Amino acid sequence: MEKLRIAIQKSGRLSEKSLELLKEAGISLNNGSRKLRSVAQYFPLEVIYLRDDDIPQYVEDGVAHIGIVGENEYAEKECAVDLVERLGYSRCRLSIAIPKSESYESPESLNGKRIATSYPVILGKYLGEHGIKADIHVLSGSVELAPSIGVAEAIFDIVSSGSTLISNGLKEVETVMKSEAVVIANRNLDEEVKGLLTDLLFRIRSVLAASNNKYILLNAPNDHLQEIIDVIPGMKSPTIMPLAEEGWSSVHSVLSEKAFWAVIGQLRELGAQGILVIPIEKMII
Ligand code: PRT
Ligand code: ZN
Repeated sequence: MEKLRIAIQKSGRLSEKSLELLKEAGISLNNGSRKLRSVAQYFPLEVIYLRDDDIPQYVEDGVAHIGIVGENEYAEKECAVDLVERLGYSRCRLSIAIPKSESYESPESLNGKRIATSYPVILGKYLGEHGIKADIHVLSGSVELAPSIGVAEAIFDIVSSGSTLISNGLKEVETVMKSEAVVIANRNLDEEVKGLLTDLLFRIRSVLAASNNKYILLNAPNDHLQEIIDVIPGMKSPTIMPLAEEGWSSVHSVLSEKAFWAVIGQLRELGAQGILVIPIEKMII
């Protein structure tokens, strides 16, 4: 029987969360990421540990059937692979930054400048789309140092909190793309491997849906029951059960993590009491 081969970053910002995701999807690995490969128990899957930069090419070549990479690497490498799922972690953005003392009006301000980056393809496309003629200077690391050592007048790099830019005296002037961890897949998978991928993606989606939602229980006064139901419609509709105490009902529903605080405020205003919010382990959608 064939195994689904998945490429995961060997060590870095994506590694831990990617392994955690597999674990939550019920796939346990026989040992950590110190090896080059490991085989899963209870699911026909093999993990290949690679540098994130290499993953798109390995997936295109079919050495790995699928891989987890930052969307930025997927966009930069332009490999013939499909993006099959967004995972929502390792979020960051790719931005242009300049020394904070420099003035900036619009992308035209970059004309004639030298921009240091590890992402020449993404930057080149952006400059082309805006009709800007700038010189792209490719560096493999420590891009944020380039302006202070006189190698470039601007940089194009990954930004997360923005503190690296600030501590290097730079300011963010354009966000070119947003990125998160994504699953990419080879385009010529055979039927057996495709079936395994469908199964894995089903499990991953159940884990993601569960982490994006909460189970909520509350006691509602019957005279505000309908308004309370309207605030938390749930997946189909909420479960309503009468309480032993006259005039009250128990309401059970599912709530999206994003809506959470706004909804809780509204529920309290409508007289809901005894509100319990419970994490969901898996959610089959
Ligand atoms: O060794 P390998 O090549 O596998 O790893 P790597 O060093 O190339 O990548 P790694 O582990 O640093 O990042 C992997 C992926 O995580 C990236 O491709 C992004 O998709 C994502 N990611 C999310 C980030 C960040 N956040 C991030 N903050 N990648 C890098 N950074 C760096 C950035 O380069 C900059 O130096 O952090 C700094 C900025 O952070 P702030 O918080 O100061 O703005
Ligand atoms: Zn890398």
